[in-house]
Amino acid sequence: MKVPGIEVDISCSESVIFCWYVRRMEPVTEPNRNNSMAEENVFLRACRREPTEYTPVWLMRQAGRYLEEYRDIRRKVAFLELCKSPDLAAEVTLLPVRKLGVDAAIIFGDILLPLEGMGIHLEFVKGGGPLIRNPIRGREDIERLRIIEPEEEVPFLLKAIEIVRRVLGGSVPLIGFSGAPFTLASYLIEGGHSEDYVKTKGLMLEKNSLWHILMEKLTEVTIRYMRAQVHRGVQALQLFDTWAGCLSPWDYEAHVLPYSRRVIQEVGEQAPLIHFSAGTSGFLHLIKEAGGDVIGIDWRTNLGGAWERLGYDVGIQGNLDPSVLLTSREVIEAHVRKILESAGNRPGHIFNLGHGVLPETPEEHVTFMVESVHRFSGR
Ligand code: 1CP
Repeated sequence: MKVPGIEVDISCSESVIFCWYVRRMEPVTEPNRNNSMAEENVFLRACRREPTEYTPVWLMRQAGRYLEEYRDIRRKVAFLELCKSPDLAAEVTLLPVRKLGVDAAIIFGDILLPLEGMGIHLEFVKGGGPLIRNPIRGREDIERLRIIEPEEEVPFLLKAIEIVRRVLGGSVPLIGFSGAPFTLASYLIEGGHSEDYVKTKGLMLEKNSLWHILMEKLTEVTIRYMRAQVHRGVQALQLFDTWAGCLSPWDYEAHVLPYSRRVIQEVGEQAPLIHFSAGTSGFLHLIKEAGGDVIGIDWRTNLGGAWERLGYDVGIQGNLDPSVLLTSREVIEAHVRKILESAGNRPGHIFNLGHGVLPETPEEHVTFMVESVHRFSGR
């Protein structure tokens, strides 16, 4: 299929998505958004701390339940099935790019997808989060975990990456992602979300050699998984260590940092990497030590102050409180301005939330937030 002015080479099944994509939206018109080379994109330049015409913005969980189209799809298709249908996953990935005008897409999936191939029975319960029916309890469970070949175990996600890249061409870059070994371990051990991580910490602190075997396996899987995504076309990576903030600085340093550092060393050369964690403002220096071109922070700390502590030899991502998007335009605007001011116009700031978009967020508030970031940061 040939579309005038757009250089893509797409197969028949992909053309369905492509037509949908072209029909919904006219070409993006924000300042300098029509670069033909991905390398020139504001988001990728900000990852390298190069000056940009405005601050790029995207949102964690930008393709999710707050979008009407997403809810429509989910009424027909279960979450895991959606993740495993490349055409649909690509469609969902593209929704926020065209609807909201964000500066990057993130491939639709979940941090827990690679765990299935390792031998874990994964379910997503309605209205809630993930549930693992066979959580890890001891040595045998850990030894049984398989190291995955991403091409065999998550081919659907790699295919979705290929489709999205063909549709987007060089206009908007695509971010790939993985959970960090600690955050993945916490789901494997707790069996789902946890308030206190008692079981995870028990294994980590009392069964050191088992913890090491588990973390080694998860490190290897994370490296393979992220490399495979780069190989298929993602232009940046985000490592989610969402629950690292439940740890003390010394436990993070001793039992988590070495594994995250190895992941980042082994994949960070292939694409710019954003290292995100929540609740870690007390040990940001250790997050930096683990690595990343850009450090993603939550809203519990002042972005300017955090950047000063981190040092300006890394970029920073964040950090609007997701709840602010449930308020009014005035409040959103004021918060956006505060964050931009605290970043002080320095190259290397990527605007984002401090955690994922809440499902009850009005979509028009997200669009307004994205516009506000572009408007106030224009230079
Ligand atoms: O439709 C539904 O009911 C499913 C809700 C949902 C969605 C939309 C889940 C279940 N995952 C996702 C998508 C998802 N998850 C993406 C897609 C790309 C995007 O738009 O950002 C990404 C990057 C994730 C990553 C993810 N999953 C993380 C790390 C990011 C974060 O929010 O900290 C974590 C911790 C998960 C686990 C998970 N999967 C789903 C839920 C509701 C959760 C969190 C559960 C918990 O609190 O423990």
